[in-house]
Amino acid sequence: MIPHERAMERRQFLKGTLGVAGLVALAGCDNLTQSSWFPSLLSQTEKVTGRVQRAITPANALAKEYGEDDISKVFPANGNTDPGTEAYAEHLANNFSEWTVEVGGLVQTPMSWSLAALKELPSRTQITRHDCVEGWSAIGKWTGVPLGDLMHKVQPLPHAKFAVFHCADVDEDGVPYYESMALVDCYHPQTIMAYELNGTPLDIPHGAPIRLRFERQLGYKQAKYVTKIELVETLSGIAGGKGGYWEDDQGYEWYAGI
Ligand SMILES: Nc1nc2c(c(=O)[nH]1)N[C@H]1C(S)=C(S)[C@@H](COP(=O)(O)O)O[C@H]1N2
Ligand SMILES: [Mo]
Repeated sequence: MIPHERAMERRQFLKGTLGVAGLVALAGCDNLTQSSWFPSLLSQTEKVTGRVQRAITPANALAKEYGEDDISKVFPANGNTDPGTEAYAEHLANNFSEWTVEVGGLVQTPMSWSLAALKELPSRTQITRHDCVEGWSAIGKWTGVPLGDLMHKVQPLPHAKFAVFHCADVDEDGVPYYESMALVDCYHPQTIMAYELNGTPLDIPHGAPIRLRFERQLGYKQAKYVTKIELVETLSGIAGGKGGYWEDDQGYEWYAGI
């Protein structure tokens, strides 16, 4: 359960619009996510919550931004905290000078940027709160390149609907981490490919050298160690087809709006 004023307000609002099933899903207790009936309940209601959230808050509404004094002294790291592969170790040894972020799929002009090239583009800095479903939140200052700027350069094709973020880390079974978002959310002003946390280059636990910040959604959407952004028309052909590592594995909501 995430103590979050806006989420609370949303729940109040949704009480009037969703049935009992919706209310149970919104209770969002962690132990419920482990049970077998909860994920299917989520998938039935998430389309409704996504639609309702877009109705309440326009797609370009900003997440709350904080002041320097609000920055958390410790920003926990969660999930994979080191890809630990040979390829990643090599990148680390080269200070990520060979790291590239490729943007392709359903675009007019597929492009690839080195980290240095991304750092030369206009950047955005934002102090925001990260909410993890495992029950912690932290405020951090992120600097990166607005994803919308990259989209303008590659020019998505008219049938592109989602952006899929491929990551360099894999789990114990070798399954790669990935996430996805609606193409429209790529153009949100706070959606950035971040390479700094609190004024210093991202460290390994927080996603070095580059990660997504998608500020109006939960922690697991914030893909770390991003290597490739692929525009697609449907998510059904990607990995388990549910749009993300946790969505495939645990039935987490794809639309993780907060
Ligand atoms: N590539 C990758 N991205 C990831 C994860 C991960 O395991 N691998 N974990 C997610 C989860 S659950 C959270 S809460 C945040 C944690 O980000 P942090 O480690 O910078 O706090 O990253 C998200 N992005
Ligand atoms: Mo998380």
